[in-house]
Amino acid sequence: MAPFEYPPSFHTFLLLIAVIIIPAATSIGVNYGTLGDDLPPPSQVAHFLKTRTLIDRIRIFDVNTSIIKAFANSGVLVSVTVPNGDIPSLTDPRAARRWIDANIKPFYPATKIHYICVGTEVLHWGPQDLIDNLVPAMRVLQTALVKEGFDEIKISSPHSLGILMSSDPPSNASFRPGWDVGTLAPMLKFLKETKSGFMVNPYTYFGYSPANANFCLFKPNPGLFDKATGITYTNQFDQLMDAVYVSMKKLGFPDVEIVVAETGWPSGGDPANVHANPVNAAAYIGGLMKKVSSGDGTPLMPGRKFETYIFALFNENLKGPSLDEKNFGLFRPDFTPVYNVGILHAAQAPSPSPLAATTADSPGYAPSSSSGSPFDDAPFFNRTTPSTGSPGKAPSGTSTTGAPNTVNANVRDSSPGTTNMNAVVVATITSMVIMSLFV
Ligand SMILES: *[C@@H]1O[C@H](CO)[C@@H](O)[C@H](O)[C@H]1NC(C)=O
Ligand SMILES: *[C@@H]1O[C@H](CO)[C@@H](O)[C@H](O)[C@H]1NC(C)=O
Ligand SMILES: CC(=O)N[C@H]1CO[C@H](CO)[C@@H](O)[C@@H]1O
Repeated sequence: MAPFEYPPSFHTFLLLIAVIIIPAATSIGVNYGTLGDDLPPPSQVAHFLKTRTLIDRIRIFDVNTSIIKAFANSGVLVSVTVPNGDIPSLTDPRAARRWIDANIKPFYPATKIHYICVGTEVLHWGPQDLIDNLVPAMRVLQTALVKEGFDEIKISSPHSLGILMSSDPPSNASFRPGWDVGTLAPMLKFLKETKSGFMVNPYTYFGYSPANANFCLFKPNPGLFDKATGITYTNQFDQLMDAVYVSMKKLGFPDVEIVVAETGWPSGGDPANVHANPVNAAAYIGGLMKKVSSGDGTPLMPGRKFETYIFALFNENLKGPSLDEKNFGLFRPDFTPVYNVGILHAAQAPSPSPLAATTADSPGYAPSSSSGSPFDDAPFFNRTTPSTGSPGKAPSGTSTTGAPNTVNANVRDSSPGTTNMNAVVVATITSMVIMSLFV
């Protein structure tokens, strides 16, 4: 059959349409946590994400080989995490080379490894030894990467918003004294040199109160007025991002890219947390996707884009202790969406805005039983607190700040890197030890 050739201009036209109707939302990431005993095998996850969703990048909380392998040739970007406990050893160039040899080299570039996150919320969790070694380890790992010729892989380290002294109003924000010049300035300098992103975990969920519900959920509300700039903030996400920006600017690094390494809203929770429900989760995630795909940026960062990773891909039944923690997922372990925000490919013709599209509910994957303890993929103590990537492992409310009308009531008051956090870490380890008895 003689093919009918469209004139080249028609192809250009189609391309243009594609560019217009597929917004930057095609670039949305998720955190792929694995603390569930009912999660599907990584190969199914990779196939599902690639064929059924707009998700084009994942972040994992370790360097799980089967996950990294499963995403080979998928086109999905994979960011991996150095467990917090490994940080001090990686200041040794030989150890760093060995780490790259063992965890990156066998899989790259078949798997498009994107970021190596050095630890998770290290400033927040401590101890001081890890904090002191953080930026040196990042630099040494970077050198090892360059030696291998893996120049495209970036190094960063995600932070809780406990790094902020205050976020209300954003114009008055700053990093906590001590951490600011001690760790964050050298880190930002490194990120700037290597064109890497500054990673933050803003959770408006932890800034929630009934009075500011709409502000936290991207819904219409009176807003938060910042006298110094004359800006009225209409959502807490913008407020938090601008607070980070102002803090970076104070240290002389306004132009380092900001990556949202984690943010989310649980669709269920403890009875007291009635705001953890699917309607709110859909409002927040929907608003977030619209926000980051619009390219609008924030009031102080107009037009800037933020690479964004939703927390989390799956509900994880072994997380806790709160029910909220188990219910941050976009999907159930059988791949059915917990709520619809247009993250699945629309089944038929693309609608003008995939964000507004509601999508089919059955992705066609059978529930699968998965084996193995969730803790067996890394040494136990290297995974305890942050490596599992849980927002709520922070003492309640510390991950975010600044509900309107409160002056940063949610940020912990202890001085950087000291005792309070140790108590929390001990408590968390204890609870996980107890939990592991039941696994
Ligand atoms: C600015 O923040 C500091 C603490 O970082 C606080 O003491 C001061 O009152 C704040 N000023 C305004 C105008 O909110
Ligand atoms: C990697 O993750 C998978 C899926 O969660 C899990 O079954 C497996 O035990 C993990 N393996 C390793 C080596 O960490
Ligand atoms: C792979 C491994 O065991 N890494 C580290 C885990 O954490 C301890 C300290 O807590 C280190 O000694 C290990 O090297």
